[in-house]
Amino acid sequence: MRIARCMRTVVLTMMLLYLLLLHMTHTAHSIYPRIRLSHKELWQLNRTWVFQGHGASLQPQTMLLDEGHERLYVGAKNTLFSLSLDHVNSHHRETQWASTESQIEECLMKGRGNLECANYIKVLQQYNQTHLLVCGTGAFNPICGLVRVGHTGKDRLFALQEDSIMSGKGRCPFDPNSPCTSTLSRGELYIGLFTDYWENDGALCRLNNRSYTRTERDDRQQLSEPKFVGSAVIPDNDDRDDDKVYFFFTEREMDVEGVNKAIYTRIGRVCANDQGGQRMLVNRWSSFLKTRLICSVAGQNGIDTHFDDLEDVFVLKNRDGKNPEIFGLFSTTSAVFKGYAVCVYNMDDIRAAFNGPFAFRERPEHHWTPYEDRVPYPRPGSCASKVNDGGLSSSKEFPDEVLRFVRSHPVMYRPVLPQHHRPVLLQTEPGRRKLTQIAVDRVQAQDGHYHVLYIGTDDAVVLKVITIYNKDTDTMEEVLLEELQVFKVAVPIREIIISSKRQQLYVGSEMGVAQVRLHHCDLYGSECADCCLARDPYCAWDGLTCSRYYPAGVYTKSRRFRRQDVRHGNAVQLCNGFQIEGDQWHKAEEKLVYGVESNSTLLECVPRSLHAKVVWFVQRERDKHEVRGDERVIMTSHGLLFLRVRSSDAGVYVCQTVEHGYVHTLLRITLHVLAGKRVDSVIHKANDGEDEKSIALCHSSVGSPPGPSISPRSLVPSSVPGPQPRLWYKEFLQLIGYGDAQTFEEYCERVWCSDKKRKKAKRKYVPSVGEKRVKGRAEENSHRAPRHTLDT
Ligand SMILES: *[C@@H]1O[C@H](CO)[C@@H](O)[C@H](O)[C@H]1NC(C)=O
Ligand SMILES: *[C@@H]1O[C@H](CO)[C@@H](O)[C@H](O)[C@H]1NC(C)=O
Ligand SMILES: *[C@@H]1O[C@H](CO)[C@@H](O)[C@H](O)[C@H]1NC(C)=O
Ligand SMILES: CC(=O)N[C@H]1CO[C@H](CO)[C@@H](O)[C@@H]1O
Repeated sequence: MRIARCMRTVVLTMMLLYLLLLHMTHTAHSIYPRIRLSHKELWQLNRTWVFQGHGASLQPQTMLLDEGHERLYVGAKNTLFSLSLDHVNSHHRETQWASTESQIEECLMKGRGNLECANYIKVLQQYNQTHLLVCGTGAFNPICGLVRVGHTGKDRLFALQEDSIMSGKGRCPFDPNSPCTSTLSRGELYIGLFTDYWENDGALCRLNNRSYTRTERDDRQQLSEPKFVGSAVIPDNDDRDDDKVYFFFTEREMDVEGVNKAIYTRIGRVCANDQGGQRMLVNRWSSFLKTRLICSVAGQNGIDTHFDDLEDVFVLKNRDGKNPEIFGLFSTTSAVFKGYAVCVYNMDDIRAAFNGPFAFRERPEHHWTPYEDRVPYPRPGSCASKVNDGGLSSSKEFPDEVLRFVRSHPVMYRPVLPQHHRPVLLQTEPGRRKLTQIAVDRVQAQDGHYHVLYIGTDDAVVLKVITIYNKDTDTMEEVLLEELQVFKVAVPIREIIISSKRQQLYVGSEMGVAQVRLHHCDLYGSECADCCLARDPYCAWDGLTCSRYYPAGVYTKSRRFRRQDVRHGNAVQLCNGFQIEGDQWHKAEEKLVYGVESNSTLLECVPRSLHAKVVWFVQRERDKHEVRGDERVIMTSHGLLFLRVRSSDAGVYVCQTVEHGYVHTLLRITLHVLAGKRVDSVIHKANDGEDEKSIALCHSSVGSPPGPSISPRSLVPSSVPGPQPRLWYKEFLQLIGYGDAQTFEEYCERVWCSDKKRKKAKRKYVPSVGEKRVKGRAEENSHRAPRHTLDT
């Protein structure tokens, strides 16, 4: 059996090498996680729960957090769900709201597909304390209604009020795939959407029970082929008449040559109290202005790379609500190269752009210039307010001149530049995963505030990132703390909602809704250095464990000494005195490994942190020196690989990690090398004893190899379907030109299977002959990041 173990190790290792080779060409900017957790691991850590509805794909379209009632509402296909914020997968409620037979028939008659002809709930807003406003596509015939929520006595109310159902035209798109954004403030719904069946009429609208105010129809200057991404009501000051509603969207605009249409990201705004004009601009915005949001990086050749396609936006509210920070997730518009960036905008810069010069151009084929003539009074785009300059009580009192100006000059000359004039996060490596969603938490740490970014990808992953600006060098450091595979299947993340109050993330994809805890401090390890190196602003070392950090004063009782260094992760300085060289040496886990002469052997050592650099030392008698790889001894991300082990290789190998200058001894492995002949005779014995039937059985019982989960450092998304069972190692033996693949395969399979049987019989951890833990931290080990799980 001990040989079996060697062989498997060989196979696994070779697969690794292969994966590594595939991804060696990694040069462009990409962020690299410190910790990677698979869906299974999240599950085992009790860090996630997933709500999947009735098994069929849930297809959530929109989600709404209701902290007051402690519910998460999910608008899906034909159904509205109400989930518990504690455990999304328990005690849910639902309200069916499917289209009628005749509606579906009508939809099909219009030539629409079966899938589209359903009621996709796309608008979900808290109408008031007791009601939600809900709108769906209604099989290409939008409808809206109110849903009663909350508690009365024991009965949880969650029902659509039949008498509230009304047409949803202008409040919800017809097409389930049509992008729209909405926000509700003081009983008024603000929405950016295509209002018509053919999607010709993109509009920014406001609806209440009296009026419908919107952008001009067919005015390409106001909106040109928009894609609606986000919206928010943001007050300017304490005068509520000055409240503005901001919309985030992209537009397509003909370039100056009139050849290509380029995509730009826009921020547009209107006054919340805009009543439109009296004689002109009736039921049209009298305050609509827009400008460009820029997110770019300077190139070496002086040409900037622009990220012009807004994918998602997150408005991080501050205490008084007037100065939120705006996070935009952008992609490049190039068909050849897809890069992503996150830029952050301040309200000061946004307001300055809207208070700056208006843009002007003689003809569409001309360049924009600043408008330098007289601007009418009150300034176009300002809100009617008793306090403001004009002292007007309604936009209906604006002079015609003002309305005419705002109608013909909706574009501001100055764009809005991001903080530090650059992205806080970049991903420019070709072929990497797509980034789809962003949510941000503001976290108080010992050395200041941090923004923790949660970024959803197209392969079911949420990246947890902090970005640190260094004033002295004017540089930005991104630290990818964790990579969390939230869903089992690699589906795109469609929605991320954060609850800071509950320290939870609610993540939607077509697979369902997952709830994920924001942090899991004790996962980093129990020592001061483990915690400090993690640089997770949520976590600090409290003298015993790595645990949630609360700023002093929040819980006075727990205000004992805490150690945390998010900015530098300087464990050497911070945890000095908690690490004694000699002590470390003895604390390290010890292992015994047998190699067979002339065969390959892997000394496995995988640090939990993927940011740690591994260094190997070998000790023979008094001599201790660093192992430097050569063509026979290769340093892989899984450990030290001997392609052909020699008897002189025997010795004690020490695996150390270095991270931020901090040295940690993980393992001491004693390698014994067995003479080839002795082993051969053992194999023959084993072969004779094997029974044909069990091999046959085995063919059906050998499951997927642990392929996908063994690649912590390879850049392959961990959910990529692995090669077919049984074939995977064969393929790769051929790849690396292993001569006797046939025998090898048979051999491995047999070993594998008898191993399986043995496991089934015992179902207990039995130290194997080949590898024995003399003194181990088996528990911690089992929590380790992705590694192959065949051993133990
Ligand atoms: C997860 O929860 C289960 C049941 O509540 C418990 O038995 C298990 O120990 C927990 N696992 C971890 C890693 O906390
Ligand atoms: C919320 O609005 C609904 C519909 O207009 C109304 O019936 C209900 O009384 C309102 N609830 C509150 C608490 O104002
Ligand atoms: C709807 O209209 C009525 C009467 O005009 C008014 O009292 C009420 O406040 C309005 N509701 C909203 C949400 O605007
Ligand atoms: C046990 C085992 O697999 N031994 C192999 C070691 O390598 C030699 C030559 O590479 C093989 O012939 C043995 O079968």
